[in-house]
Amino acid sequence: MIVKSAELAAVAARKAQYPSTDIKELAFAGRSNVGKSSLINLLLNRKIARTSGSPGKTRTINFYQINGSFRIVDLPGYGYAKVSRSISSTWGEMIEEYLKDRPNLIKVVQLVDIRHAPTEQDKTMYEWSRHYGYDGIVVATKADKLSRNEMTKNLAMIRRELALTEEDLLIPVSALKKTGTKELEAELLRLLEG
Ligand SMILES: Nc1nc2c(ncn2[C@@H]2O[C@H](COP(=O)(O)OP(=O)(O)OP(=O)(O)O)[C@@H](O)[C@H]2O)c(=O)[nH]1
Ligand SMILES: [Mg+2]
Repeated sequence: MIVKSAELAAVAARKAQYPSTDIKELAFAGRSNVGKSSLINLLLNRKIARTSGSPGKTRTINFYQINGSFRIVDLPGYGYAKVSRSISSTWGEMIEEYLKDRPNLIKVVQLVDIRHAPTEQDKTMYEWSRHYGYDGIVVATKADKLSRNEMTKNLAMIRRELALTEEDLLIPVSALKKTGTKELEAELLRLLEG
């Protein structure tokens, strides 16, 4: 992506803290540690989203404003056992509050770990996206960890488990090797233009 400027526009736990709705947003959802912040950094060619080996890093909704013309939204990661129960229930409320009433949101990119079957929470998250009409793009992260054969097998499994249709995109990426983002980027740019 050609990024001339990228800035953290807001860090929000609730609606009153969201930025204005005058520009389009693309959100990234997925389990804690799946690689959301890493993918965002890769797409934007800069280290703007904080990444970490210790899961549960992003616990707020972080809005990054790009070229003054759209936003990339890093949603808080779910499914991290060591995060206290109160935080994990807030997590659901936080995400749903955002999804249910955000007119400028155009798509939720769902991330899953290519090595494993989608978790129950991955399925729930994707169901929410489907419910609100934001589904259709799934990214399988950490593709560098599998052989070609394993990758083909797991992509079919993920497609089946999330009940993806033929039109739905399932894109393997590796933030480590910096591969697989071309197709995703093209699709996101199409969405932003449309
Ligand atoms: N091998 C490999 N490691 C990756 C990849 N993407 C992310 N990681 C690593 O996975 C860990 C978590 O990455 P983050 O991008 O912080 O994950 P996150 O989804 O933002 O996590 P939370 O903020 O906790 O929700 C980091 O140690 C990354 O370096 C990838 O494609 N391949
Ligand atoms: Mg993160």
